[in-house]
Amino acid sequence: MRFISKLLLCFSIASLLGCIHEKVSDSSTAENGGLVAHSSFSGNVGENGGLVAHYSFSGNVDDNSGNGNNGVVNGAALVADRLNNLNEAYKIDDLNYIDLPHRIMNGIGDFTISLWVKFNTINEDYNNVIGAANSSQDNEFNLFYDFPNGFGVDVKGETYLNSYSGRSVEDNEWHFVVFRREGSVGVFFIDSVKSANQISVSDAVLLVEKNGLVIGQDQDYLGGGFSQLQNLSGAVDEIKIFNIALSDSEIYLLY
Ligand SMILES: [Ca+2]
Ligand SMILES: [Ca+2]
Ligand SMILES: [Ca+2]
Repeated sequence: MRFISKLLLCFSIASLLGCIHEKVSDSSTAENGGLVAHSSFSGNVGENGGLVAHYSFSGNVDDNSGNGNNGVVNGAALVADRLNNLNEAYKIDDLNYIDLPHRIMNGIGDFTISLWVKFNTINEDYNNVIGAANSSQDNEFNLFYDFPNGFGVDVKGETYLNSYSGRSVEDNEWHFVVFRREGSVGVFFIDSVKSANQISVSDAVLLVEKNGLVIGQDQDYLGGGFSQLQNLSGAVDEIKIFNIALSDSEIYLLY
């Protein structure tokens, strides 16, 4: 997250935890070459639409994509979804989170993430919805809402604030959020409205290590270093992760 706060945290806990880790050498990235979905699946975008994982949160954190990428709940509780169906979404607060298999985003190049989110409380810092880390970079990827500026991302440790402004989600209502990285271009769609603000991000593949793909918290080291000032205090549902850049029209179809 924010460099200064991260720096301060590094200074404060460096002696205990260490903020500098050895360079990752994850052979699985090279072996898989970013191919994280190879079988047929029941996605709703084309026949081979790159859907790596789909969490409908219908009473559990099972992956509905057919790829077996089931998650693990760490204290998050089932709540009603946007249509008021009981036990159809997960509430995140305090230091709760949902752990997803790191392989979903490890080695990924172009990608698209879509999800429904409702913020119950807006932190006056970061409100991190999904984060990916490795042992040398805790902000390999983050998708967050930054009060009061709007949605933003971290990519490869670089922070892009205010990537989507002008559409408030500080209303305790559900909103549909999509982020797409296509080459070096990142763009948000909020409630099916595309941001006019496209951002130039690294196009390097993401390196995500075991325990490093987390829903609801900002990691300040691999799998931990969470803060209630930077979490998602709210609910999340219908997370889909694609290992391709969906077209605009495909994204509008998800809404
Ligand atoms: Ca659901
Ligand atoms: Ca943090
Ligand atoms: Ca962080």
